[in-house]
Amino acid sequence: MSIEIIKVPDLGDAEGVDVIEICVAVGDQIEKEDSLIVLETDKASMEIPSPAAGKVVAIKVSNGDTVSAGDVIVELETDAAEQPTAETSEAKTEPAAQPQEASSTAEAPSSAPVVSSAGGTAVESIKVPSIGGAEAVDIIEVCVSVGDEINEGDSLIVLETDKASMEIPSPKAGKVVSVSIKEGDTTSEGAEIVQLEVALTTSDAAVSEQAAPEKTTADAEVAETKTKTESTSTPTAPLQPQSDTSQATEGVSRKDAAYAGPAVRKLARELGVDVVKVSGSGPKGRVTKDDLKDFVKTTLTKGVSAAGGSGIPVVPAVDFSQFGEVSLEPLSKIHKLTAENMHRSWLNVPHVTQFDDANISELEDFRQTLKAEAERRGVKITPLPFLLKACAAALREQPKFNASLHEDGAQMVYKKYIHIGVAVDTPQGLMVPVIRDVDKKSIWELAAESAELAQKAKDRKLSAADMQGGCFTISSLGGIGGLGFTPIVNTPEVGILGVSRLTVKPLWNGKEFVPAKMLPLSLSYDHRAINGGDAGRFLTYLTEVLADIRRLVL
Ligand code: CAO
Repeated sequence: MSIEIIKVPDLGDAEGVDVIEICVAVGDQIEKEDSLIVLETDKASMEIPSPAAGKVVAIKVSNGDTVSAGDVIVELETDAAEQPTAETSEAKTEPAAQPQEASSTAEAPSSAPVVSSAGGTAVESIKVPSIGGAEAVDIIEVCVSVGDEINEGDSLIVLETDKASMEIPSPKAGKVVSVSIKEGDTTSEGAEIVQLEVALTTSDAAVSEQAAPEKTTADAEVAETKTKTESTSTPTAPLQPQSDTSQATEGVSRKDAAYAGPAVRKLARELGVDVVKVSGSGPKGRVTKDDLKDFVKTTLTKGVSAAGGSGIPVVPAVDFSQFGEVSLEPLSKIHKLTAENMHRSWLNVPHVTQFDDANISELEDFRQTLKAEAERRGVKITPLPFLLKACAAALREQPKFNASLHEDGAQMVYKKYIHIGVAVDTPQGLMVPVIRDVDKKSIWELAAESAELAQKAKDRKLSAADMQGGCFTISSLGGIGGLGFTPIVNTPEVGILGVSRLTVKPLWNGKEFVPAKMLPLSLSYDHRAINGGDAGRFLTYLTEVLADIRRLVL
């Protein structure tokens, strides 16, 4: 085994070229010629193949970096016995992207005036320039249509081989009078792309008058000028056929790659669109500019379509000071976090809230009998520890509530532990410390721990760990008041119990109305994870246990 350092090969004159894709990951076992990275200039994108087979042990570039020839791409663990020397592998790497003499012909297409008009214009035939000897190269995009007014340098077509795509720019400004090729065709050097009506300058006119039907010295000069101006921005080397091109792309895994040319990628960047998310309608699923435009249109339409229910109309800003005096106060960090969490949950979770009253007359009588002992123990005994214990029993009975939806949306994560969060109202905002293993703790322990955590919350002494790992939440406003409320699920939990203030209500016992201490409960749940039937069973079980807490020991 030996470690081989794989570097960016000669890129011609190009310096600081963008890395737009990393095709390998650390640990990948790759074959010789598998693509390592994809580079992109203004006019071309090119894959850099590996000169050797081996295991990727380190990646030295990241998406978005710029690189030049000689920069290290990856470190490859190779089987030394089977690999050529470093020198040989370097030499093999270079032809993939080496411009060499091809760069001198990386020009804009040659053009020859074919018709001269009296109005100071001429129609010129714009042809495919030298593309490094490549033959029958795929035309993957035609960027112009008949009637288009184009500028010098505007892309006419995009060509693509196995390893690279390249835009062919127009050598002149003018009006497209005919397009001689179409998407999906193949083309080679010298084939006509378009006929362009161009304005004649005085010197053009002179040349035009002298021009023979064949290529003239003047034409060659025009082409040569363009060669010089365009060669740095259109590296043609990747278009050079490699000796083993047919195998070169086999086994290449371009993870999450979008099949799109440089112009489309550039437009995507300008529009802030992740091109991977756009489905391509072009040949071989290639993303075209029209696909991008459609994607943007659809996304924007979605955003404003209130009728479809998927858009969130923006609340307009209001200058409240026009109605009276106001003051501005920044939100606390906790308030901001709570707002974010609530918003996220409200938008992501289809909430349903179910209501019931639990007859806790006996529980309340029992709780009163505990008060003296509670005082001796130095704890305050409120309905909360009983609610915790009853919820733990209901969670065990209905495991769907003691679960979370897996992030892949295709699985449920069932938790074998029962940790319950308790919403605490503090001057800084709402905090939810978590009591662990509620099912294993006594009422006294739960009373002590909930009071201790509530105090820590109020004193801002809770650690991050104190607030993590909850399976379910209780939000009790009983000490404050209210008939009922619809709590928001504390995602990724799937259920939350709202507890309101108990009231004495007349209850029919079959013979007469008797006063009963009724505790209003509201159970909100994530309807993606839980059905109404499950929620009904959970709440019924919970009210039964609270009505007769002897059931907790069953
Ligand atoms: N009905 C009637 N009285 C109730 C009650 C209920 N459901 N729940 C509690 N009480 C009583 C208690 O028994 C206590 O009375 P005594 O002092 O006479 O014993 C009094 O109300 C105050 O209780 P408490 O609020 O101090 O204690 P608790 O254990 O009930 O609750 C805690 C603790 C931390 C949950 C609570 O203080 C709290 O912060 N609640 C707010 C939660 C919240 O903001 N939720 C909303 C979240 S969504 O915005």
